[in-house]
Amino acid sequence: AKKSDDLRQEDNSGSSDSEPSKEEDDTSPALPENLRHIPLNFEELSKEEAVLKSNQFYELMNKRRTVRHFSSKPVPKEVIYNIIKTAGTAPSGAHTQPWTYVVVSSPEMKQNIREIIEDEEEINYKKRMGKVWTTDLKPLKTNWIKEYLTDAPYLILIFKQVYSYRENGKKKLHYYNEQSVSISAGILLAAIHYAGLVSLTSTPLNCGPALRNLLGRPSNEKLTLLLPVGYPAENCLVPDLQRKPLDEIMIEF
Ligand code: IYR
Repeated sequence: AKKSDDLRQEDNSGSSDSEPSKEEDDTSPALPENLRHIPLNFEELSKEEAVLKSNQFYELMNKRRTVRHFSSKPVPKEVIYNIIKTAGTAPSGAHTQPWTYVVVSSPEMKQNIREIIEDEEEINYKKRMGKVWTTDLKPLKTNWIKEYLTDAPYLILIFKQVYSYRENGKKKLHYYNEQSVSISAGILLAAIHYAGLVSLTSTPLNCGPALRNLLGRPSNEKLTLLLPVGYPAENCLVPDLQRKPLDEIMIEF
């Protein structure tokens, strides 16, 4: 099992959902066997309220934009704690909550992270990504220089835990960790936007192991996303993109 876990660490295919193996078998459930089921706390909205609130939430979320130019204006730490608590409300496979949110505000650590990422991204842009990919990205005006990594007051690095350990030291399987962490990250993006902050959903290619080591995270954790969080730089520009209308993203039966 050891070897395949190490392989999964480097595997970006998203197929890292833990498959049970003989060695990992443990007949005691990961959650208490006698787990209580309690009444759902649920308040039903009227139809009118549901239409109104769903539309208001759409209008709010439709204003979210990915931002690549950040101000260094500070953000209250409590806001960061609140948005990460919100991300932690995501559903997860068998309630394994397979996420670790690493929050970086130290200027030295941000500089170290920036150096690791810019070194790799320069190779990515020049060698690994290829002509089609770099041509597709041209309109977005991205490159390997990542000023936002030191300008933004916070960097949030999202690690997925591909497994963890039970109290008895045996391995705990994290079912659907990829999907669980993606959902949690989506909720985090919504929380960032709701709190009046901006972010960039970045995926530093080939930087996972170096950043994991820099931040002292264990080998069961794999970097999935890095989000700078803060306020936009003054006169910040964003590409004039349009979103697909409903009839292009939805099929009804
Ligand atoms: N990770 C690189 C390249 C990049 C890739 C995609 I797909 C984007 O939508 C944007 C950028 C970078 O961060 O520059």
